Amino acid sequence: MRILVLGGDGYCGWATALYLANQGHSIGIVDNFVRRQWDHELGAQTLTPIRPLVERLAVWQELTGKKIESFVGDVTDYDCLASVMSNFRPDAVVHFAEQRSAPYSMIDRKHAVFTQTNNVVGTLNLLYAIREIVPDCHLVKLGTMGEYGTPNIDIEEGYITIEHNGRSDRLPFPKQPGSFYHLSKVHDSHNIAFTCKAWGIRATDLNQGVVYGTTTKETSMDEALINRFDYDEVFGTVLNRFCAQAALGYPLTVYGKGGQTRGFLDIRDTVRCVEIACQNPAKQGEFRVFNQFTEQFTVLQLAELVKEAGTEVGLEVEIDHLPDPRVEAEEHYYNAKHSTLIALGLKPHLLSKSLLDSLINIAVHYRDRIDASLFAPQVNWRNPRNERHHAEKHTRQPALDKSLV
Ligand code: NAD
Ligand code: USQ
Repeated sequence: MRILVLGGDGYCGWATALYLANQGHSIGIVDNFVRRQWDHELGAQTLTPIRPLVERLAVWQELTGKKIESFVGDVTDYDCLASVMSNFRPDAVVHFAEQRSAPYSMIDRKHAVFTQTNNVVGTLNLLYAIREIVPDCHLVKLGTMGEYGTPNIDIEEGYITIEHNGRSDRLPFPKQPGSFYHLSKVHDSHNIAFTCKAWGIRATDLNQGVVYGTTTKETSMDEALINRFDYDEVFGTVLNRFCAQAALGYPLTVYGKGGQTRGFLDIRDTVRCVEIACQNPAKQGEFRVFNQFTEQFTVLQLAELVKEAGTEVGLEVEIDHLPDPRVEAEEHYYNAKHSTLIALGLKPHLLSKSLLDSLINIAVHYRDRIDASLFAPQVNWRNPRNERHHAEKHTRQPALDKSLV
């Protein structure tokens, strides 16, 4: 298949592009490198030293003989996106190219507006580009489990059958997202569902849980192909952060009681799930939703697993409970379905002792690159940063000259 990976220089996108290329698909990457800029903005860097995209791609081609095309551009720029779509003519587009950090979206008004503009406009442009240029192309869109929030009932895969006043209907599962980022994904889902109905777009929304790990078969072929490993407060996801903290002897930063339960998956399963979705496309006009995670854990359970694994390799690991900077339930019911991808052939890599050891080993290996000042949470959901106002002071209009009226 010809598969275009939007956001292919990022954490999930890079691993996915290489995996799909290795499976024999023709791959194109689109990215505007804004993720690398956010690291500069935040004064953070990935634990693992990632190379510029051109270098990564040259090494990949040298090692495998497989060429991955790359297009540098912003998906919120319609002309740019349309020209890539006309040039590459994909059978499937995998859309990772969004601002994906909940804390980043909660910094202040500017970051909330940027997140929603970048994400919602990019996806809307993509829907138009598919309709106008490649109407048969299958959209594989990365959504998030966080769209559902933490309701006190089981979470279904996208839809729920509701009986009301003697009638029954299959309706979108209620959404209760917990940040302006998670809200942007809900807005995307609505736009996609509408265009499937209105224009016959075929789409699969992969409501992915929190991803951990950094290594896949392809990214381990050479150090130049290494993937991102974010550990900072804004972009680091919880298990990756705990491993980096353990490596440095910094207390694991459990927010609140740590009873927050989420769905998790290994990055090796992310890439396989995307392949499964591409191989089994949605029908024309169909809007499918798959819940993409393999196991549920509470944050405290993960901290305890990291503490156990770290202690065994001789690290001193303490668990700290910090006041939760987010507005979220610290203890709650959580039971989310995730059977469709398994039924389609996913064989999960469950969180094992050896995987935890290897994650901690990577963190220990690159320990010198860790900046401990990036561990403490600074972004506060209840108290966004105030903005400085730059507008000119409003000056009084001159009195109207009645002789000119
Ligand atoms: P990432 O930030 O590492 O990668 C995203 C990539 O998209 C970056 O390389 C960035 O430069 C690019 N990008 C962003 N906006 C763009 C634009 N307007 N035009 C072109 N390129 C743009 O993020 P990730 O962790 O790889 O996540 C990828 C997707 O998966 C996101 O949509 C995210 O919401 C979703 N997701 C991620 C996780 C996770 O744990 N990492 C979990 C669930 C869902
Ligand atoms: N948490 C801690 N301590 C930390 C970091 C996080 O207790 O040091 C807690 C958070 O409060 C939250 C949970 O761990 O309850 C998960 O936080 P996270 O930062 O690992 O993940 P989240 O903000 O939910 O976002 C990540 C990705 C996002 C994706 C989402 C999937 O950044 O792109 O959409 O996971 S999901 O959570 O299913 O919505």
